[in-house]
This record gives sequence, C-alpha cells and structure tokens, in this order.
Amino acid sequence: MLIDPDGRPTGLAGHDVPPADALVRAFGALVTARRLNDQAYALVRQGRLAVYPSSHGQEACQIAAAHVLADDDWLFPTYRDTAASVARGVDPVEVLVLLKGDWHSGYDPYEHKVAPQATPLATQLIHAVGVAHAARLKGEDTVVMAMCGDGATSEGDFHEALNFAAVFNAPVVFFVQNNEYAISVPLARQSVAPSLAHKGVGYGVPGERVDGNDMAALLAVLGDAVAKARAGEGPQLVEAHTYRMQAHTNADDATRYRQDDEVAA
Ligand SMILES: Cc1ncc(C[n+]2csc(CCOP(=O)(O)OP(=O)(O)O)c2C)c(N)n1
Ligand SMILES: [Mg+2]
Repeated sequence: MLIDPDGRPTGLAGHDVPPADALVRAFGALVTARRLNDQAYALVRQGRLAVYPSSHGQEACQIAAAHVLADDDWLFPTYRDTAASVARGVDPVEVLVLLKGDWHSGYDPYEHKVAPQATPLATQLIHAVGVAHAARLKGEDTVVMAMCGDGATSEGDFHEALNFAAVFNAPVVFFVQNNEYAISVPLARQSVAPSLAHKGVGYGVPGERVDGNDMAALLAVLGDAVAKARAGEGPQLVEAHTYRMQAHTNADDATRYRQDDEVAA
C-alpha cells in the first residue's frame, strides 16, 4: 500500500508514491478504460464485434502499463490489452477492428509504438525482446513493455524471451497480469512456482509482485522497473495480482468452471 485510507502517503519497500498529477491522470484513464470495456462488450451483443476479451477488473494494470512509458518506448499487448493500447493513444475504433474480423491489426503500430495485439500466447514477448535488443544496439534509450497473462508464463516463448533478454541485457519489462485464470485453468493447475515473479530467478531477471488493483502501487513498481531497464540494469519482471471478473471472452461460460461466490468476493 502506498496511500492509507485517508489518502496519506505511506511509501512501500523502496518505491515512491507517484505524484498527484500522475494519479489524477491515471484515474481519468481508469474511467475511460471501464467505459471502453463496457462498450466493446455491448458491441459483441449487438453482433458488431465477433468477440471481446475484456480487461474488466484489470483496468489499473492496463492504465499503469501505458502511463509509465515514454513516447519513444514500445508496448507489446495481448488480445486482452485493448485498454492499455487505447491509454497509449491508439484510436478505440481502430483497435477494435481486429475483433470485427479485419485482416490487419487495425492501427499503425509505429504511430503510437504499440505492436499488434498478439493472440498466440507469448509470441509477442520474443518480438518485444527483439525490438529492445535492436534499440540497444542502435544506442537508443527505448524501453519495451511486454505484457502477458499468468497462463502464458507456461509457454516456451516466455522462457526463451526471459533468457535472451537477460543474456543480452535487453531493456524489457515483462509484465504478467495474473488474473488467476487461463480460460478455465486456475492458477493452481497452471503452476506450483512460489509465485510467477519467481520465474525470473533462473534466468537472472529480478522479479517483483504488486497488487494489480492498486493504481498507485502499479505506477510506482512498473515505473521503477522501466527506470531500471532504461538505466541499463537489464530486463525486469513484474507480476500483478488481479482478477478476471468476467468470462474469458463473451464466447466463454465461466460458470462452468468457477463458483459464483468466488467471483462475488
Ligand atoms: C500458443 C497458444 N496456445 C493456446 C492458445 C489458446 N488460448 C487463448 S487465451 C488462453 C489462455 C491464456 O491465459 P492467460 O495467459 O492467463 O491470459 P488471460 O486470457 O487470462 O488474459 C489460451 C490457452 C493460444 N491463443 N495460443
Ligand atoms: Mg490469466
């Protein structure tokens, strides 16, 4: 916790409380993100989008991932990271085109330095490391935010990306949104690692866990991870604990594999 219930800064294990203007800007973006998720869900019901993987409940992760980056940094999102892409400046209409069935990503990745949203799990992490490595070879101070879910940390690409990034000191922040589920597979059936942040240990990548529903903590922890990567300290791994409040997508019936009381809690 960085701020007590009365709004007073408390600090947290070496991280500073983000400045008030950053918190206000983030709160505004949170409201927009929730509205975007609601609207996209409605568009599916109206038959205007094929499907929507919502980040409802994960909006703080989405906004923080975008807000800690500088203009020349890159964001590598997954299918669930529409709100993060919009927070970085991508037009909401353009970003949803993919889910309407168009053949391309809908937006120009170079305009806001947002890679196409990746549906094959963890493939974007390899691409993210490549961009970070190339930037470093060119002497640029670009940092790359590489997003993935808890389930994606079981993919070979996740491990190859961490290893390569560490060996070549690539300026990447691997940001795992642990929302407790990979479609119907709960975390306990996905991994028995002490935490997903621990997965960096074997590769020499520092890992940190953060409350994924705490905007101030996310801005602080992700912001410091970006600063370290930019300062040449190599890749960083951040695991945010959050929860997928809705079904995997509108095409999924989550009541078949999880209890209502868990969701209510
Ligand atoms: C390589 C690959 N295998 C399987 C799938 C099917 N698939 C789509 S989403 C998903 C679950 C991913 O869970 P997680 O990484 O936790 O992300 P979340 O959907 O919870 O954001 C799976 C298995 C896929 N897209 N790509
Ligand atoms: Mg998940």
